[in-house]
Amino acid sequence: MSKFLTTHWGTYEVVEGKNSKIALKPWTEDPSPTEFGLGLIEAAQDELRIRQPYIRKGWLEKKQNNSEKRGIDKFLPVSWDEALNLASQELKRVKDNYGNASIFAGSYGWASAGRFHHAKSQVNRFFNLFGGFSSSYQSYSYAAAQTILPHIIGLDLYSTLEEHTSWNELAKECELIVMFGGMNLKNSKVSSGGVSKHNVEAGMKKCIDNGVKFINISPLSSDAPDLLKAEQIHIRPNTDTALMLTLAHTLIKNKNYDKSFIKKYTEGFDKFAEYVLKNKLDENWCSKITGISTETINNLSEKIISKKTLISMSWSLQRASRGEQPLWMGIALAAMLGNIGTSGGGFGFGYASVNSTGDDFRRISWPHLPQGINPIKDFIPVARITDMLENPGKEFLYDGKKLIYPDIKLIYWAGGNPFHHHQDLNRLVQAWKKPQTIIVNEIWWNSQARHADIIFPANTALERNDIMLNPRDPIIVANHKSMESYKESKTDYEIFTGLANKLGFREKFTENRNEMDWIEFIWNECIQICKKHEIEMPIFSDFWKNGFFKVKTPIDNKIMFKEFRHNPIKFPLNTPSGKIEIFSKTISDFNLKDCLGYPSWFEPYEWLGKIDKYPLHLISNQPKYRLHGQLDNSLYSQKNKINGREPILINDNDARDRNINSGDIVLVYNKRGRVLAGAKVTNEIMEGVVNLSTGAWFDPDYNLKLERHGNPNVLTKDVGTSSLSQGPTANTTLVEIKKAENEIISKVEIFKTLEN
Ligand SMILES: Nc1nc2c(c(=O)[nH]1)N[C@H]1C(S)=C(S)[C@@H](COP(=O)(O)OP(=O)(O)OC[C@H]3O[C@@H](n4cnc5c(=O)[nH]c(N)nc54)[C@H](O)[C@@H]3O)O[C@H]1N2
Ligand SMILES: Nc1nc2c(c(=O)[nH]1)N[C@H]1C(S)=C(S)[C@@H](COP(=O)(O)OP(=O)(O)OC[C@H]3O[C@@H](n4cnc5c(=O)[nH]c(N)nc54)[C@H](O)[C@@H]3O)O[C@H]1N2
Ligand SMILES: [Mo]
Repeated sequence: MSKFLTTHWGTYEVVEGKNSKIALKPWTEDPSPTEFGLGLIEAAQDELRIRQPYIRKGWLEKKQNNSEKRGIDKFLPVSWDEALNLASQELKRVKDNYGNASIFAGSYGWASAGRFHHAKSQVNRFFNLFGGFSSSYQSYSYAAAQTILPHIIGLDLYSTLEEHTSWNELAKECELIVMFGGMNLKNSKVSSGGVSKHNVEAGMKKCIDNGVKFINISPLSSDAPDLLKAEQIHIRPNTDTALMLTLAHTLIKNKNYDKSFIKKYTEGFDKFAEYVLKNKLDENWCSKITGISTETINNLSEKIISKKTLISMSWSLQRASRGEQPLWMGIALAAMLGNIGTSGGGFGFGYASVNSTGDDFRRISWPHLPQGINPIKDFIPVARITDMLENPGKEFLYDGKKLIYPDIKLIYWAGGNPFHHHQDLNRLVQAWKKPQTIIVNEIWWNSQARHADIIFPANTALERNDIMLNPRDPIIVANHKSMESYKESKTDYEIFTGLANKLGFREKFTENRNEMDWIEFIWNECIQICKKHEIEMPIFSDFWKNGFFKVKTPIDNKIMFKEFRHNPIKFPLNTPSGKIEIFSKTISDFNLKDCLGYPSWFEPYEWLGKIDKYPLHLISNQPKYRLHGQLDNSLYSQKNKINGREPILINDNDARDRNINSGDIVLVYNKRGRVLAGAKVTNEIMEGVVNLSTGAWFDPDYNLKLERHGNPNVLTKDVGTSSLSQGPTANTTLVEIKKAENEIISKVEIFKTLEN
């Protein structure tokens, strides 16, 4: 029987390796497997694994009255029983004294791919049974989109992604794909919940074979894969809205936009057109903002109107100051071109940002682990965590409503790493000292573990059985346990079972099922769901033995808004007007200064149009050789480092001005922090812009006020996209760079654990 491992970045066969160890082999079903996943076996056994439960020394000595040393303190190993006693007593104390709303278990993060062991599902189930918790809403990936899409196209984010026109359809009719933020194939390696086959490259090839042309509008030319042979237009980060507004301006001025589409399918175009014309948002205005020549801008407007065009936007565009605008404007521009609802074009949001966008099968909503209901209503938009900790009781705006930050005394986190994902980490480090207690389940001694009080050592996916059940993937895969638990580590399920036991609700939590019982339970739910779709499934034992099941979902070559285009009266959008809202009265009535009723240009708070001390725009894209911070300790990620530091891409001219060469260790800094990185001098990146991918493990030296691995979030600003969405804005950051002095470099110690 073949054994399988399922991960967010692909499926692997588990085979025998050297010295009677196991090894991973890319699955033969996958046409473009992900190499970096092979590093999991070593990483799962490296010296950075957490061997047993640990308690922070200062917390154990003085309990919750000592949080100042959180992050620098030593840890003491304790037995499972002691750790569970301490954690359960603390949970109970906080609940009794301050109520469940004082516990924050928003616990954002990607964790691992299996459906049953999905850490956030386990957290939710446990805390709902415990009386509830303050939660978080939205994703760091596309928070601005999650908020604004329902207002302007009447679909939530997930339905929008599902509606995307398939690659097959685009290949048939589309002539030009204009990619704002590119379509980097490295990003399409992953899909939250697991991947069986990587399909994006094949989709792109189909388009190329049928003569579709591509234009890449991005500060980084490598955002367009070579196979696309894309024309490159470098744009200053965060100015895409200005370029799109000018393209709209030209179409309005030349009266060659699709007037009948606008009339029949959109709302409020006149107000938008008035804004564009009144403010003379022409190519001269645009050129000054975007750094693109007026000639290139004019050429582009000719191309998009003369060819059937798809306006494609990467998710990264909206992880920036006023991130709602480029998305809204991209949709408005696509409406003016009139291809929405046909296979000739329209708009795209995240083709290649992950594996699944543009696939061609009908999705099935698979079951989750039953999680119950959270009786506590307090929540934050996910990226407001530091604000919440700094300002308990303070009012803030979100999607037209006033909300209040809860007063948090205890944080529980499993399967995510705020010291990876959050912005302005030096600010987070201070705010993180405010709660009385922080408990985490972690696998490795990364920054998340280091900044906790109680650490429960968690298993990797190799050490447990699970099931990959991703609605965005057509194959269900068994995840067979292929290694014993590392030392004393346990699954999140076992950890929460242990806590539930101490707190008196073990039976409610487990329903007397073990791991395999739950997996079978979930499988049986799938059988019921499939019956409704007239799809027959094998019994569980057959599936488990076979290792996977190909779901025969109907091929569905989707065309976004096809029905709406066909008959907007019979199939209206779920917006107040039933149409695409180029003007939204709802948003306009919120009366926000930072988001008007139509897409508009706002100066970012930091950008190349207004530089003083820090003249380089930092973008921090997704890493090629890992998933966020996951597997940064593995061979594939480490191979790509420069003396242990994350590479930062810098343009030849910027490097020459600063006497920097490839391979130099550089100091990247601004008013928020200082980071060491390794210089990679390249013309892939435009002048004035640098790129430092996310995910180097946050490794602060608090004495030197220095981060030593190259984590960009020490430099990024932590402020919401706008008061509408409050999304994260990592891509709006200015920095300066210089060669690092030797004294600083010599202080670096790579990956040191904090064990006593
Ligand atoms: N500057 C900048 N910052 C960004 C971004 C950016 O573009 N630029 N992107 C943002 C985006 S889009 C995202 S989605 C976030 C991602 O942020 P996260 O999802 O928080 O990042 P990960 O490193 O995947 O964190 C997952 C953690 O869970 C642990 N883990 C894995 N499996 C399990 C498990 O089964 N059980 C337990 N208990 N733990 C487990 C891993 O060891 C890891 O520490 O980052 C955001 N941050
Ligand atoms: N290998 C790998 N793949 C991943 C992930 C990973 O960690 N590793 N993470 C996954 C996750 S959680 C997510 S949310 C997606 C994110 O998917 P995306 O958000 O699409 O990906 P990014 O890599 O952040 O950004 C893509 C490119 O956008 C460009 N860009 C940045 N700012 C601007 C701008 O203002 N204007 C323009 N025109 N371009 C800009 C940058 O050059 C960058 O390379 O990726 C997923 N894919
Ligand atoms: Mo993400």
